[in-house]
Amino acid sequence: MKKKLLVYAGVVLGIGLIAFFLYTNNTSPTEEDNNTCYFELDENLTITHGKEFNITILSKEKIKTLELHVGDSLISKWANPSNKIQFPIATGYLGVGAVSIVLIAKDTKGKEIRDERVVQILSDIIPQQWSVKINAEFPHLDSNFTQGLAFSGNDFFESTGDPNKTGSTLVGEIDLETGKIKRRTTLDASYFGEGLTILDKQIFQITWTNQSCFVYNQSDFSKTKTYSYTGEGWGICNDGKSLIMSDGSERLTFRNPKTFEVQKTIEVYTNEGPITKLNELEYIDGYVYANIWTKNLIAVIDPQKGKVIAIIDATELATKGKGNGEVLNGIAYNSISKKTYMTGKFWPKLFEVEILKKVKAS
Ligand SMILES: [Ca+2]
Repeated sequence: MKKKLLVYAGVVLGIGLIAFFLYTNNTSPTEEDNNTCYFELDENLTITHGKEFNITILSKEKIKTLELHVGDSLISKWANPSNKIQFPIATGYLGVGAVSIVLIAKDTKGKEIRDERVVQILSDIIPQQWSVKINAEFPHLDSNFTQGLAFSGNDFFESTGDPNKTGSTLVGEIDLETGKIKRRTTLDASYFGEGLTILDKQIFQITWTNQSCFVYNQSDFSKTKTYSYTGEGWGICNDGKSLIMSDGSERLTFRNPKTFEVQKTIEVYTNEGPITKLNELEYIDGYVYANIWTKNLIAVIDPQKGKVIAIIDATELATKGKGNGEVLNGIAYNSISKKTYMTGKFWPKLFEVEILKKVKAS
């Protein structure tokens, strides 16, 4: 019996030793041990937009050349740098969001050494709390899984998705007063429609995971182009020059409407961090209004830097208009009448709203 116990103990000890050996062998050295030139930085550096921060670059051996990149830009270069460099980085020219800082060094033998870190730049603005006032209500087809809502002049359009895979994705011209679809074009059940926007009488309809944007003539819904893109498509609007697209993250992508090429991306941040799940979009008076998926909230975004200037609480619309429908989604602005309209997925009602831009008493 004792002999058996000893054997068991030996086996357990052996397994333990092997596990320990494997563990210690698999534990990679830290980046700083590995790198002879590196940032002396916390893993996650967070800074408020507009403030400057100092970074320190340390070298353990002689370095021949050293480059410092922030985002896509080379911002400084050194030849034969000393083994400790301190360098100020301004944030005012950058947008808010995550930005990479990268050092690329070459030692005297020509070997490249890199260190890359991510810095989070928070907005310096605390978003105001705005609300909505209902000025009028209209019927809305509760069979419409609203993904996009937009005007072209006084003509009103809606795009829908297809959660039940029945081929119910459509782009329709809507009679505002009755909610009825005056004319439509549809996609088959292999497509899941998302947002739409209209620029120069061309309707752009994006899709969720199909990575396709369809372009139609507003006049007769004839398809003129199909663009492809990578990633998901959620919402789309335009500022008259660029298409602006959301993809379910905190990112907004600006695209050339003639080629669909990416012009720039911004990340949408408050003073506390990113606002993710940006959904249906509308461009109103210089700001991007974005439904936040699953919430009765709309973010009002400065499209230059990505800062959230206000959050609109639209809970009242859901209380009065949701019925058996799903989430708040869909904002349309008529630039002629200056009126704003909102609805939700499968909602029986659509509202003309006034946005109350004053701080709510808490
Ligand atoms: Ca819209």
